[in-house]
Amino acid sequence: MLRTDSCGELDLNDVGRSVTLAGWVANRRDLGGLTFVDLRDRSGLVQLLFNPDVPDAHEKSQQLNREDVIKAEGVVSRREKENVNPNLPTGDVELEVQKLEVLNSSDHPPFSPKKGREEVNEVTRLKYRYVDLRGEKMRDNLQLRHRTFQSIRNFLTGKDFWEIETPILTKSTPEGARDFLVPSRLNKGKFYALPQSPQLFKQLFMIGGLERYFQIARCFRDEDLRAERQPEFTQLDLEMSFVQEEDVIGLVEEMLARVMEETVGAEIETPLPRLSYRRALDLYGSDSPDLRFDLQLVDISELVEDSDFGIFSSTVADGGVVKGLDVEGEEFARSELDELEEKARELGAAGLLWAEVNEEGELEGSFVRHLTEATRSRIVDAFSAQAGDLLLLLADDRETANEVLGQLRLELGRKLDLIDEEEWSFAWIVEFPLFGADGSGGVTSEHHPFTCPAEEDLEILEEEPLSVKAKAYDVVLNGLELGGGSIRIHRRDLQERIFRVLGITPEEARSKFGFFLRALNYGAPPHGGIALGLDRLVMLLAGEESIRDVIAFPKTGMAQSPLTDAPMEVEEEQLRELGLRLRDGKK
Ligand code: AMO
Repeated sequence: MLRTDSCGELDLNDVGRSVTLAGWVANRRDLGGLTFVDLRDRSGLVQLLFNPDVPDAHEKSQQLNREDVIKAEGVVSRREKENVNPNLPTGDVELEVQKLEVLNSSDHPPFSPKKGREEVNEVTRLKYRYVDLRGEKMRDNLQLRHRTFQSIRNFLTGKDFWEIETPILTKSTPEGARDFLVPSRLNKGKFYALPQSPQLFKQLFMIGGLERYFQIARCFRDEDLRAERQPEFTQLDLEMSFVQEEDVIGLVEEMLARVMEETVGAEIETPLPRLSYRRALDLYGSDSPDLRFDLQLVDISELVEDSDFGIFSSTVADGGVVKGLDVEGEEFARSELDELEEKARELGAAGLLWAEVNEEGELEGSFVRHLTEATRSRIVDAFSAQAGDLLLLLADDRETANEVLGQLRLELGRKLDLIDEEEWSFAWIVEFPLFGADGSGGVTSEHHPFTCPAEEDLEILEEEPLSVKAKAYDVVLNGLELGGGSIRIHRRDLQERIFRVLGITPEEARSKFGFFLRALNYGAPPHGGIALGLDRLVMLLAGEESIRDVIAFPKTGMAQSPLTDAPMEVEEEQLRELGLRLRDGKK
C-alpha cells in the first residue's frame, strides 16, 4: 500500500505516530513561512503542515496545485489550541510532513469539489463528474446508496430470496413508456428492446419454481425526464409465489422499516397507513399524496348544486364538482391570490375563487352574495372553517379539480411551511382501478396488463371495465411514488380475457406475449410482487431534490451524457452492418 492511514480518520490518539497519507490537494495556504495543505481522500480531510525546517518537502509544497495527487510522510501532531478547527473531524491534529512525493499533477480543475450545488452549473458538474464525485456531497450520497442496497440485500437474503439477473437485450415489456431499441446485426431488420422492467422474467421465475426472487435491476424507459425520472434507473424488483396482497405488503413494510433504521436511523411504525386510491384523490388530489401535512380537499358540490351561482350549479349539473381548500388563518395579499389563480389556470382550471371567513364566522367574497345564508353557513361548516380562514374554491370536472387542488395543496404546503421536513411519511395506496379510459372509447391498464383483477369484479370485467378493482398497491413516501406492484394473473384464460378487454387482438397477443402465454399453460403458481424505485428512495434518504444527485453518471433532461457525449452519431459502416439507413439522410 502507498499509505498507512486514511486522512479522515486521524485524531488525538494518533499524535506522535509516523504515518503516510495519500490523496488530493484540496487547497494550499502560505502563512508566515509555513505552508498548509488540506489533503483529501475518500474518508475526509486532514491538514498537512510544511515547515521550512524540512527544506525538500517545503520547497516541493510550493509547487502544489489543487487536485494534484500526492503522498506525504510525517508525524501526527496536536494542533496549537488556537489552531484547532472544531468543524473538521480531524481538526485537533495535523501532519508535520517530512517527505512529499507528487504522484500525479492535475490540470486546473473546472470547479472545486467543495463548491455547493448552486455555485456550479449542472452540465459542468456532469461533464467533470469525476471531480464532482470527490466532493463530500456526492461521496456521501453514493455511500448512502451503497448502504441502502446492502441493507436491502441482507434483509431479503435473510428472508430466503435469491438475487437473479434477467436479460437486458430482450423484448418489449409494457410499462407504459417508449422502448429503447437495439438493432441486431446477426438478425438484420430486427431489434431487441431494453427492458422497461423485468416484469415478465420475474413471473417466469415463479413459473420456474424459484418462489422468491429479487434483483437490483436496471430499467430503461424512453420518456420525458423530470427531477425524479431518468431514462435508465434502478429498481428493487421482487416477486413471490403462493402469496396474497397482504404478504407482499407485509414483507415490504418490514424491509422499509429495516432499511430506514439502518441507513438514516429513523424508526418507522408499521403497519404503514393505507388509503384507497379513491380517497387519496378525493382528499389530497393525488394518488401519491404527501401526508406530512393535513390540508385536505373538501367537496361542497352537494351544498351548491342548487345555488344561484351559475358556475357552481352548472358545473355540478354537468357532472363536475365544486371543491376547495381551507387555508387556516392566512391573510394573502391580492397579488398572492392572483398568483395562485394564475397557477390554477396554468394547471388547466378555468379559474380560482376565494372567500374569507370574517370575525362573525360568515363567508365573504365576490361570489358569496349569490349564495343563500344557509348555504354560506353550511360551506363554513363543511370546511370546519374559523374566523380568519381563507377558502380557495374550484368548480370543474372531478379530474381537473383534484389535479389542480392537489398541486395547489403542495404549493401551499411549501409556501406556508406546513411540511415537517424531519418526518418520513410512508403510505400504501390500495384498491386501484384495473383500467383507465384511453381517451378514445377503449381502456388501458392502470398498472400493467398482468395485474390480477379483484375476484368480486370478474363478472363485470367486460361490461364495466372501468369499475373493476385491481389487486394492486403503491407505496408512497413524502408525496413521491416509491414503488408499485400487484398480485398477478396466473391463469391463461383470465390473461387472455384481459388482453381482449384491452383491445389486444389474439394475433397481437401471440406476437408480443406468446412466450409468456405459453408459459402460463405449464403450471403457473399464484404469485405477486412489487418494484421500488431505488434512485427515488436514496434521493429522499439523502434529502436531495433530484435523482441525478444520487446516480453516479446520470443523463441531463435531454437524455444526454455531458461526460461521454452519448448519444452519438455512428459510422456509416456500423449502420451498413446493421442493415440500417437514416431516413433523412443525415449522418
Ligand atoms: P412501475 O412502473 O410502477 O412498476 O415502477 C416501479 C417504480 O420504479 C420507479 N420508476 C422510476 N424511477 C426513476 N426514473 C424513471 N423513469 C422511473 N420509472 C419508474 C418508481 C416506480 O414506483 N414491473 C412493475 C412493478 C411490479 O408490478 O412488480 C413496475 O415496473 O419509483
